[in-house]
Amino acid sequence: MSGNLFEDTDSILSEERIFPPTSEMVAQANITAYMESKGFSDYDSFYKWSLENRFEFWDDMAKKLHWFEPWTNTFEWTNKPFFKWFTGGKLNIVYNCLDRHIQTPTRHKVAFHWEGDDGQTRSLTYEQLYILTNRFARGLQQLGVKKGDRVAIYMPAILEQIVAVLAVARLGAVHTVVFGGFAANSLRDRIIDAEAKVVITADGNYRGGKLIQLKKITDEAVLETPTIEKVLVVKHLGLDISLQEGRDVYWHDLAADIPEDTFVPCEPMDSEDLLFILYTSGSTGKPKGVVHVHGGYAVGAATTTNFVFDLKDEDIYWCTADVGWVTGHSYIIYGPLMNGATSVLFEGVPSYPNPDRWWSVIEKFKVTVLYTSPTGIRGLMRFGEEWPAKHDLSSLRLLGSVGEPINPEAWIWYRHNIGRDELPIMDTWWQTETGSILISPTIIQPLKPGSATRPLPTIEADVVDKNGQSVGLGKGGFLIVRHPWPSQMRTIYGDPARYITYWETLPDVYFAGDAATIDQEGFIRVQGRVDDVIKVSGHRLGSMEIESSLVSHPAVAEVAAIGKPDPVKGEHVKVFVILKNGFEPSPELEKELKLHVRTSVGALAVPDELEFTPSLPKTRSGKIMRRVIRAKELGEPIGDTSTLDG
Ligand code: 6R9
Repeated sequence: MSGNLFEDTDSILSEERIFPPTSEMVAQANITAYMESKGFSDYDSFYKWSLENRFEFWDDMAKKLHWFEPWTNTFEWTNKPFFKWFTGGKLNIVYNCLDRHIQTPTRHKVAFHWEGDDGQTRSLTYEQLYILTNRFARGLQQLGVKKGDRVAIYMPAILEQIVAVLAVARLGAVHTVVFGGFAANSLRDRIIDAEAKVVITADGNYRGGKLIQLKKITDEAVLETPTIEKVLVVKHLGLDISLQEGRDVYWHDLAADIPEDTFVPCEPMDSEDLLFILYTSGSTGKPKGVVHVHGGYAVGAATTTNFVFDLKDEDIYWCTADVGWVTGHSYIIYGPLMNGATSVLFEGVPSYPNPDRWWSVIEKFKVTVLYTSPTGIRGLMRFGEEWPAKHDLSSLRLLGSVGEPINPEAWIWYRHNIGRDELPIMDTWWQTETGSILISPTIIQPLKPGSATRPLPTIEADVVDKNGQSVGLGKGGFLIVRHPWPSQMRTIYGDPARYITYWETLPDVYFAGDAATIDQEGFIRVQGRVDDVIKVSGHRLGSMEIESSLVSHPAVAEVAAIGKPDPVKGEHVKVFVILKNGFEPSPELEKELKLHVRTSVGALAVPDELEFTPSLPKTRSGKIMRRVIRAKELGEPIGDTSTLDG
C-alpha cells in the first residue's frame, strides 16, 4: 500500500435528508419475520443482539440451506486470520441453486430471462437450467475436469456463462471468471496464476453493437499458458473461428452425445473447499486471486440477497453487473438462485441502441427489483428525464446501488425518475474480498442519500483513526470490520502473506482500504479508496497495472497513473508519461499509448487523460509519489513530503 494510507481523511459532508420506510414495507419484509422470530421489533436492538449472538444468527441462516452433512463448529479461529466457518459440514452451493428447487414447484419457474445485445430473448426455467448444467458438467468431465481443478471462464453475458459457472462448481472444480472485456494478456496472467486446466469461451459477442472476438483473444492468451489442456467454445454468434485439433472443442459437438437426462451428482464439498478464485486489483501490479469457499460464501450470499433485496416468490430481479465481477457472482448467480428467484440477464450496454435500453428491459420483463451502479445511473442521467419517462416502470418496488459511492444528486435522481419518489434505495457497500454485502440498509430502515447507512446483522463495521481507535460520531477515518463473517475471502490464491495484510494493517481488524465518515446519527458514508486502487465506472483498477502496461511500450521510460474525480465514471484514469530519449511527445504517440493499454489490459483501463512530462516526484528510495501528483493535479494540499526526493 502507498505512503498516503494514513493521511487525514476527515472530510464530512452533511446530509440532512432522511427517507423513512413505510409501515407496509416494514410489515412485509423478510427481515421483519426473522427479527420477530427472535423477539425484536426494531432494527437497532436486533442488530445489538446480533453482535452478541453472531453464531446463533449464522447458524439460523445456514440451516436454511441444504447440507449433505451438518457442520460441527460454526466458527474456528485456531489459525488467525485463516478463519473457518461451518467446519465439518458438507454441501455443494449448486445443489442449493438447482437440485433443491427441482424438488419443489420452483422447478417450473423461470430462473433467467435473457436479452441479447441485439434484442433477442431466451428464457430458462429452473428445470431447463438444471438439465443444461448437468449436461455441461458431463462435458467438462469428458474433458478431464474433476474436483479441485481450476477452470477459467471467459464469456459474454449469455445463459451458457451461468451454466458454465454452475457446471464447474457442481463438479467441485474451481471457477475463475475473467471479465469478457479484458485483453489477452490479462486473461493469460489469470490463467497462469490459477493454473487453470480448461478455459471456456465463446466464438464472440456484440456489446453495444461492437464485435468482440473472444475465441481469437483466448487463442492469443493460451499461447503462453502451459496448464491449459482444453478450450471449450460455445457458439454464440456463429463466427468463422479456427479450432485447434486436440485442444479446442465446440460445446454443441460435445453436447451431441450427451443425453438430455444426464445426471451428474453434485460433488459433496467440505464447507471450506474452494468454490472460486476471482481476480481483483490491489496496489501492486499483480491482480490478487481472491479465494471463496462453498460453505460460508453460500450462507452469506443467500442471506444478504434475501434480506437486502427482500426477494419474494413473484419478484423479477435484475442485477445489471457483469458475471465477471464479484457482484455478478454473488448477486446474478448464487444469491438469486439459492433464493429461487427469477432474474434477468442482459448482454448489452445501457445506452445502445438508445439511452432507454435499460428502461425498456425493465418494462419488458416487468422487473420489480433493480440492482445497478452509480456510474450506470449518472451515465443515463446525462440523457435527461425524458428517456425513463417513456417507459412504464411501475413494476419496480425496490432499487439498489453498488460499486462506488453514489453522490446524493444521483441518488435523488434515481429515486425520483426510476423510483417515482417512493421506492427505497439499498446503497450496498462490500468488496470482492467480503464476498457479500456488509453495509447496507434493509427495507425496514431509514435511508440517507449517499450513505450505505449501517452494517447488516452481526457485522461490526466501524470508522477508525490510524491507531485503530473509533473516531466517533461526526468524524472521518478508515473503514474496518471487527470480526470475521462467513463469506469473507479465505486467502489470496498462492499468496497467503498478501491475505494476512488485510488483518494486520491495523491489529486484529479487517482493513477494507476505504475512507469513510460516520455522521451524528451513525450513518456511514464510504468515500473511496485510500490505496492505489482506482474505481473506474465501479470497476477496480490498480495504478500499477496501468503503469506496467505502459512501461512495456518501447517509447516509455516511466509512468504514474492516478484516479481523478469524474462526473459520470466516479473516477477516470490520468497518466503522466516520461518518454525515453529519442521519443517526442505527439498526438499520434498519445493515441498509440492509449491503444497499447487497451490491447494489453482492456478497454476499462484506457486513460482518459495522458500528459507527457519530463519528471515525476519520487521518494528518496525512488518510488513514484502518486499521492503528491494527485494532490497537485487536484489543487489539494500536498501534505507530508518529508520523504520526497529533492
Ligand atoms: C462490490 C464491489 C470494492 C470497492 C470498495 C469501495 C467501492 C463498493 C460501494 C463502494 C461506496 C458503495 N464500493 N460499493 N463505495 N459505496 N456502496 O464493488 O467490489 O470491485 O471489489 O470493489 O468498491 O471502494 O472498497 P469490488
